[in-house]
Amino acid sequence: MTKNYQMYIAGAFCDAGDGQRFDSVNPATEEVWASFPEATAKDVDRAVKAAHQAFTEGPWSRTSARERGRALKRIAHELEKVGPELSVAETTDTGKLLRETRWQAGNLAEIYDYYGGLADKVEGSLPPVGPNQPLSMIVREPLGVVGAIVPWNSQLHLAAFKIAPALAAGNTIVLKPSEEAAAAIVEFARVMHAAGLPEGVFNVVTGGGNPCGQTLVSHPLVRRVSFTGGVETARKVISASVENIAMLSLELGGKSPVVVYDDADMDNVVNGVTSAIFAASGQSCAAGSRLLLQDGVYDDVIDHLVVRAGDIVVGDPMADDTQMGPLATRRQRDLIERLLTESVDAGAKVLSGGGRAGRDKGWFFEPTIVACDGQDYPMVRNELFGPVLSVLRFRDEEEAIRLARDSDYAFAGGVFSRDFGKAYRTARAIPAGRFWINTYRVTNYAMPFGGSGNSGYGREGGIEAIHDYTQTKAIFADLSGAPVADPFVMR
Ligand code: TXE
Repeated sequence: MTKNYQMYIAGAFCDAGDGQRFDSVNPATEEVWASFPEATAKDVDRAVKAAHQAFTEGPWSRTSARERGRALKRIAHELEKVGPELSVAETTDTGKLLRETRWQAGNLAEIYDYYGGLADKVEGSLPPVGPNQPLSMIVREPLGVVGAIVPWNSQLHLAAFKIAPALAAGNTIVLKPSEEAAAAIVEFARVMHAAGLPEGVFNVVTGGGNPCGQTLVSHPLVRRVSFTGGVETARKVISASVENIAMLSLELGGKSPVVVYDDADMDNVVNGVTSAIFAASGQSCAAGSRLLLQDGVYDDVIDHLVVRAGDIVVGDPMADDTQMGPLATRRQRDLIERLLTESVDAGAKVLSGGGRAGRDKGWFFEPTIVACDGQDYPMVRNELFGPVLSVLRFRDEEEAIRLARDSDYAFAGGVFSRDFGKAYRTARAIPAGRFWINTYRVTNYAMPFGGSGNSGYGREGGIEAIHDYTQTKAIFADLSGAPVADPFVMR
């Protein structure tokens, strides 16, 4: 039976004003399993106004930093109770392995805890000025209503890195999940409700890019937009900001290189590369999808990887022994198939996989490894967002760095070598928001992430992120008791 979800506006669960809904399909079965309200522009306007009211006049506007910190800790506490339910909803909606969504749900509480602890540490400063100058204070203040947009992959995690710092700093939020998979975020709204946040501080609107997303990012009362998604959508978000002059951060895709030198440890390489491209079925902004192998180790690494890829258990994302679930959307599978076919037609050679994984239903795709003799293949230039790895050969450090840098994206990267100096030089030479040496994909909430070029701009995670949800105000206070000087008399 289809589960009918509601969105969350001004502290209450509700349907769209005109009653319209859209369906969500389970990618493992291709069956409709849930439906959501299709928010109208009016619904989004109501959510933004509720958030604005909460920011300017509601109790949230009068909370101390410590109280906000405590609210975030309550969210963490609630999350610990309902984590398992959230993970089942996310897996059903996206096909991400239950083992992984369970682990991520456990991890979520840590993110809210972390920013809860930071809430009362957002400090201003007093720059040194001359004795005859007014006291000069810099205070940090919240921005107002934040419009947050997330895609379907790791949605609770990606949303947490927006919600937690934004609320800790004193802002209010309207969050829009992806129309491809909104269940986990709407379930999460129950957590926020139970945590007792004042009405309007946190709102969820469900719907597609237009009118729902577009109305949100262009709304005149939205002061800050935090977007995670694809580069084409990001261009629309940038255009919308021309209307409301909102501050933007854009966390987009990647085409991250993984460089393997001749002296690398083979077991580490195989595990690292497998985790870089086949974990989460490659549907990750940080996926290491361009493997660069030095001549001396090329054949050996390929042999090991082909065996490993062939052993990966593809199947039901709910099952504990599954290692790779389906792709989240049919559209993504179609895109991967098209770019792969174009690349093979142009001369790329499939070494492993290359097609739909043999199941009757569901958008499953085989772990795929493809040898490319250059970078000018569609699958090397474009983000596939799936379990497809291109492999290229290089002679020396200089060539590895040149190939790695030759991309429109700059999100992440990795290097495997026993020579730390060479690994470090490589890490420094390749543009990226994060870089792994002799490992891949490991992360924690204190470390920032984000990219440059087609991977966007701005950073999320870590201490600095909280500052991105504040702005400074410079206050000059004359405490000397002296009369205000005549402005036309120069001294
Ligand atoms: O993202 P979209 P999708 C990349 C990845 C993937 C591609 C598309 O390459 O193949 O993006 O993924 C909302 N105004 N990444 O389809 O379409 C939309 O409703 C405001 C990289 O998920 O960009 C959804 O909520 N919002 C990545 C969100 O934008 C609009 C994460 C993302 O949708 C809008 C995901 C508009 N005009 C995808 N139109 C990463 N960094 O992990 C759409 N949206």
